[in-house]
Amino acid sequence: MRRRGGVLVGIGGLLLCLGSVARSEAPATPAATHTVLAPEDMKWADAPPIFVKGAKMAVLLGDPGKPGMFIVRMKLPANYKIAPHWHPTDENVTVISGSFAIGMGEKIDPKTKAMPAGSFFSMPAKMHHFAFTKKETVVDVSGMGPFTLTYLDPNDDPSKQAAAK
Ligand SMILES: [Cu+2]
Repeated sequence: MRRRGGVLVGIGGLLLCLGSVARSEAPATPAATHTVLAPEDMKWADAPPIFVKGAKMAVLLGDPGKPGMFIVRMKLPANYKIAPHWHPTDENVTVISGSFAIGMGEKIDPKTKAMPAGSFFSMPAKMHHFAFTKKETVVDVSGMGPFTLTYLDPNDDPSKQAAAK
């Protein structure tokens, strides 16, 4: 009996502890509504011109152009490359389908392992990294907006190439 009481107190303490963590992390102003998106409800468009042509993007949550949390889904064709770059904020990537390689460094390393669906990456702010696909791939990208991407080599920036033409 005593032992069982101890376990209960232990569980109670854990719940209290979890409760206080949840409370301290709760947003000051909770969202007014929840978001439910079936795949067919997602509004796909061409990814912004900072990405090489061929990528599609659907905003799932928030607005990547504004301050605050955002989540976008990106559909990338086979053999798509994102040249070495960095972001001012952390970037989180979940592979939904296909396979995605993300590597750290100043040059694309074709030997970087393409990670299968279900994989997760988190790149800290300002970390130099690159990415590529081998087959059509869908990823979710989340972070704190406003989202910006700076290529290490400005010649890799397709938005600048378009402007120069
Ligand atoms: Cu990135």
